[in-house]
Amino acid sequence: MSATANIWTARVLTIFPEMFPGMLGQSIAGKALERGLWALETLDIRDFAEDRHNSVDDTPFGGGAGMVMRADVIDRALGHAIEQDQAAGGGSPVIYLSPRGRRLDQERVREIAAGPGVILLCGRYEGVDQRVLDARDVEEISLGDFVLSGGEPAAFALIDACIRLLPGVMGAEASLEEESFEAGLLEYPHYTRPAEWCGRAVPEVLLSGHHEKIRAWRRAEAERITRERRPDLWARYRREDAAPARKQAK
Ligand code: 9WO
Repeated sequence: MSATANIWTARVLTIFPEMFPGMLGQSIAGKALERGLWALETLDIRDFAEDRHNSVDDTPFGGGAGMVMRADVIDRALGHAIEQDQAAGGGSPVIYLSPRGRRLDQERVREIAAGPGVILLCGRYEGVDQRVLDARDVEEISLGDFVLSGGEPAAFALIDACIRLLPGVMGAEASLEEESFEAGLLEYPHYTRPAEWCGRAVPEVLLSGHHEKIRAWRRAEAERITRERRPDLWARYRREDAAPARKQAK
């Protein structure tokens, strides 16, 4: 092991390395990056091309529109990233951001943030030759049922979600709030000054200074919003709430 502890590291494989750090160099993630709370290593996929035109893509077998990223080029880039990860202790998941992947959720974000880092493959064109995804046993993750022009914006989102969970990034106040979100509810509504705006008043209870009533109101609002908007989250919340209660009741 090195003298300094290894920090959580995102290794991003992309044909647009100049997009990074981008928004991750700003705000909370950017400050944490400056403070050395995480590291970003961008790998230019084109550096792993070996023909004289530096090609990373080719036409699809079977015909059809567009281009496919070559297995051999992607494999060399992934091999390089995995070697770097292993030199730092290893164990980072290799993830391909794609609409075909399993949906990302806060539980997977927590797992990734708790590990040594992540290797992210950003596809472009129509995607990556399937054989390299199979050969490298790549995990496919989706942010939702929509199509981007490439994986990079999804990589920003995944990294941002992980960074804010790293120790020291957000401060103690936020981690307490995190715990309440982790209860599986959507956020309650927020208000700030002015107390009346365009004829709309702030809910009375929030001005009362009665902290116990405020807590109860926020919990009730979070539950109402979750029930109305996300029956799936609501059902899971009810189940997980019932489990410990059953234990207590016995
Ligand atoms: C492009 C395309 C064109 C014609 C017919 C089908 C097609 N599918 C695709 C496609 O899925 N392209 C992807 C673009 C290839 C991988 C990177 N790209 C991507 C990632 N688009 N959207 C994402 C993404 C990632 C995570 N969560 C949501 C979307």
